[in-house]
Amino acid sequence: MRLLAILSQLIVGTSLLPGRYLPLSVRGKNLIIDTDLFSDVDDAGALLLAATSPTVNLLAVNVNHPSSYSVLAASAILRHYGRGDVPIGARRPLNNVTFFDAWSYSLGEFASKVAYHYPGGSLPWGRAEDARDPIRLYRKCLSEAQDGSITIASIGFFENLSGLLNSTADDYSDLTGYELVAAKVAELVVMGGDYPSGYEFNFFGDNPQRTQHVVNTWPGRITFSGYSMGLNVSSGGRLMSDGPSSDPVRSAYLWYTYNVPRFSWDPLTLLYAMHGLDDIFEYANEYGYNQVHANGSNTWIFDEGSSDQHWLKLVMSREHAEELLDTLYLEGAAYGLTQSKVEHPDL
Ligand SMILES: [Ca+2]
Repeated sequence: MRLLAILSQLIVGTSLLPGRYLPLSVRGKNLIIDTDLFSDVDDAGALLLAATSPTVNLLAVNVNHPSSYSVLAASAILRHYGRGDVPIGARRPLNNVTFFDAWSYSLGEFASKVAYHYPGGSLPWGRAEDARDPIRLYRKCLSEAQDGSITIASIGFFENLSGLLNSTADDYSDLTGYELVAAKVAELVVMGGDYPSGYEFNFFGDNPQRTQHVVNTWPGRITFSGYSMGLNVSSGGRLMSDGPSSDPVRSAYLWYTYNVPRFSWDPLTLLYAMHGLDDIFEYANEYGYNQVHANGSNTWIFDEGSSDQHWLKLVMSREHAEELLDTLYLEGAAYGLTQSKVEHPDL
């Protein structure tokens, strides 16, 4: 009973969810998501949270994995939750690679299936090339924003963010990428690495040089969500068992995990990017900065002169965090039912 009381207070009464379904004009936090949406389904859970949050102004989704199916799946998910208006950028060159679990042989592929069965988004089936250039999309969003008003959630690889930093003046702005980021971005929230040191897939799995470039040179505040924190929290079980059969993220979880709750790296990262520490997280360090090495491993440098970077630690219990995510997934899925105008077959 105590757990239920705490959760209902959290969800109904406090700052985490001040009232769902507010009109766009009163949504506060300007958010851009950079996602791989390919080898783990937790990106889909994260997109559900962001697309259905009443407090987030989702400006763009950039896809950092080159599979065309990742791009189309992002479009399908956004459309289902009534956010087909959110522009999508895609790393080039695109390919038609699908995920295969050559590590444990236990996980299934979801991106192409979501894309195929939910084709009504701004990028229909077969049209991934119509996605925008992610660097141009970043520069457009940043140049149009007020200073210090944008949060970027990085829940995958670093090709797009590195490209943004390397970009030069264009028709959107006279500023370089570094200057644009320094002026416009309040915080970069990164799922990647482990803390205080480790060797994690998002940092090494694509191009560690890009990771180094972004993490070691980013001109502003960064908050990290590490491997161990997300590994400790499993979610998606109730979405699979109790969610609406027409929901694309429910289908993605079923296709990927076969009914097993999944680690929550990206959804936890989005909770922080959307709501800050709230009653969920605290900063595990007072000072210092993260250093990424050539092989993608990372080490925290405890430099008392640096206070712009932190890594997150849960203050909410693991059980509460799991319950919270599962509740938010179900609320988002219920909201999706009111937004989706396309009939989907029961999958
Ligand atoms: Ca991811």
